[in-house]
Amino acid sequence: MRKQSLSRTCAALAAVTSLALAATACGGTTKEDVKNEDASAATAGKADPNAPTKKGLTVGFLPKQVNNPYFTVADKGGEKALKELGSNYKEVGPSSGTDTAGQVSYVNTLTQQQVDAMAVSAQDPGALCTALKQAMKNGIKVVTYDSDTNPECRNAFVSQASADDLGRTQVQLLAEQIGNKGEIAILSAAQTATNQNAWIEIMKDELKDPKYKDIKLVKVAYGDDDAQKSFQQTQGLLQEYPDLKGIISPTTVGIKAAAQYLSGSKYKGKVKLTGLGTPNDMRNYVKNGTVEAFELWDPAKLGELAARTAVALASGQITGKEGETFRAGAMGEYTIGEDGVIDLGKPTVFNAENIDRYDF
Ligand code: RAM
Repeated sequence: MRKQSLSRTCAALAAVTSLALAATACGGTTKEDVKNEDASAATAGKADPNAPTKKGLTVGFLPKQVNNPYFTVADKGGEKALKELGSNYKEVGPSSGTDTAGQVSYVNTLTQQQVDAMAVSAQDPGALCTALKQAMKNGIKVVTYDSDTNPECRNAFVSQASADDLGRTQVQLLAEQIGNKGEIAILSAAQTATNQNAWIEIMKDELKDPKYKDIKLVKVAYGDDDAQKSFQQTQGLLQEYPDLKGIISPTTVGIKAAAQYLSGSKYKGKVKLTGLGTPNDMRNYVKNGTVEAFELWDPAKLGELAARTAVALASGQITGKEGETFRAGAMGEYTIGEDGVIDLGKPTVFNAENIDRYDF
């Protein structure tokens, strides 16, 4: 215990100074010690599914962007679950949708503050790795949610749904709406975002199916999860490709801004729009005929599962290895899949018929 807290203090120091400096300050941490700590962080011992759920833990949430309504709902779900579990919640994060450097420094801040676990939505797969590994060396459990880092840089990833499913279904939704024919574009978030890029790769793969031979993907634009930039990018797409038949926007900020642009333009109802949006953001655009159907998971449930995974890791009930199972309260039992991925479940498709049944 003492060793752990000492090593946590030292590594926290390393996170903000340099490793060499911290080693001196901590009375001779050798390279070997660091290597051993690294190894134990990576394997994190053996899971004990019957270990009691620890209380009084602190879990830090670090979304891609704090003022993004999607993350507000997701992180509130995490906060509620932590309260139920008798643990504490905190949230830190950048306000812009492209601030990877900001995310790195927030990881270091959480490490310094010696939280028990952190839940991170990674703006970039590789850029956060060193800081996250440093956190794990300190015995801090790292869960990614919504957008992953590289698997060796976290203990587990809580995924909103299978990336394969999400990528393919967005193409299927749009293809149906445009009668399998015409030019289409994608309006994404940040160019580095792990989740968006994974879905886009799968969309491109889905489009190789001969049934889409008359559909042409003409451009991938980036709105950086900034409402104004996403609006302008939509406008730009229509200027550049006047024959555009449809847009897929796999981001809640992007799809809302694109809908706003289309609904006030001559393209309303003519240029089809689908992707990932929240029912509350999209309700008016579905009702006024701008959008037929789009999809999403429940962000609050994603945040809740991230919090429960973080607590299960910090309690030693799971280590993040494939095949381990744990109970996520009323959400039921979850099994950890390949590469430490935990899938929340299937997304929901929203349209005029069902949208009023959802409030988030
Ligand atoms: C935005 C973010 C987030 C993504 C959702 C669908 O809010 O880019 O990472 O999962 O959209």
